[in-house]
Amino acid sequence: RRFHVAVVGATGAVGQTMLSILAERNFPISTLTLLASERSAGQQVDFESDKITIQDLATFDPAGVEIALFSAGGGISREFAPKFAAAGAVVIDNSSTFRYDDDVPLVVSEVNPEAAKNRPRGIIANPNCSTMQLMPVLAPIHREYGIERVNIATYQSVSGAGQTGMEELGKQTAQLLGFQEIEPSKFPVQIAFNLIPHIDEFLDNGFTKEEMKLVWETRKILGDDSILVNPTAVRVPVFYGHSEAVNIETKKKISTEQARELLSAAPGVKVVDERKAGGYPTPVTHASGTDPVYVGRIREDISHPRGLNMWVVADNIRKGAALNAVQIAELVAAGG
Ligand code: A2P
Ligand code: 11C
Repeated sequence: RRFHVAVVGATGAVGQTMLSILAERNFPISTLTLLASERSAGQQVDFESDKITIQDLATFDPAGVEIALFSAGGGISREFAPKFAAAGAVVIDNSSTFRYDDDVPLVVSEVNPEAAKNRPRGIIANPNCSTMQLMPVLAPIHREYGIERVNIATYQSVSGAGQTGMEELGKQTAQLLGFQEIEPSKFPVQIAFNLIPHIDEFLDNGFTKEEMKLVWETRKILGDDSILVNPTAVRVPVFYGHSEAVNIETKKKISTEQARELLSAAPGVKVVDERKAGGYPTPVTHASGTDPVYVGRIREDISHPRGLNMWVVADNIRKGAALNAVQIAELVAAGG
């Protein structure tokens, strides 16, 4: 059976990748509806051999849509996702709007696919990119060795901030190389040739919301509120691919060899871990434009008897957002 699929935010960084992935994976589509703001309405977009006209979300009637992939920002999801769900669609939402609601499942396709079946509001949430890429790595370790604590520093690319984030890095880089003044706008300070320890808003506890997403989402996806997470989230001048320096403390000791063996068999994960120049994943050499979550630099912590270090890299727009959303759509289409 084929489905009427709508992509909300079809002109954005994630939306466009959703379209490529729907085509690559031959998602069973009967009708494809593309929605964005009135600024883009009327533009034509290629999808396989068709040209599809973008429609204005504000005036679109969702009746008949069966699966809606939302990636147009939290405010749009808050207003329109419930309307699509009320009209009968299953909404797969990439924003943080519904992620922490008890009656909305938060799903990583390789980790907790069964959670997608229980969706009383007709909404399934897609995790934030930095949590997403961590889950296929942590889940098998947690199952066998029990994770007590995660210390993590992220190195997040500008595409996480959407199309305008990428434009700002490109523009500032060119301006600075041409000895011109720059004017930060999307990011709070200069991003070219710099890095910024601040993503999303500051919360009362001194952490940013991007950091707290790692705490809240890890617990919800792994179904274990006892896991302690200590995050620092940093924006770096990379276009595609988030990287993470991850240290875990487990209940039962896990050796480097055991971790390599477990992760080599983990779905969606690729171990790249040779102890030589280039024998580790980076955003540019491995992750950008590809589907797997890459793990390297696996080594036992020399400061803790049950600690393990890893370096985790993935394409934040693909596995971190668009790919997982389409994988959830596949679970829904398969009757899940
Ligand atoms: P548009 O291109 O018409 O502004 P990104 O995260 O890459 O910046 O993309 C954001 C996506 O969300 C774009 O597709 C954008 O469409 C869409 N969007 C932004 N504001 C609205 C809105 N008010 N109604 C519908 N779509 C919107
Ligand atoms: C970033 N992770 O890299 C963010 C983008 O909660 O869905 C996605 C924000 C979210 O800026």
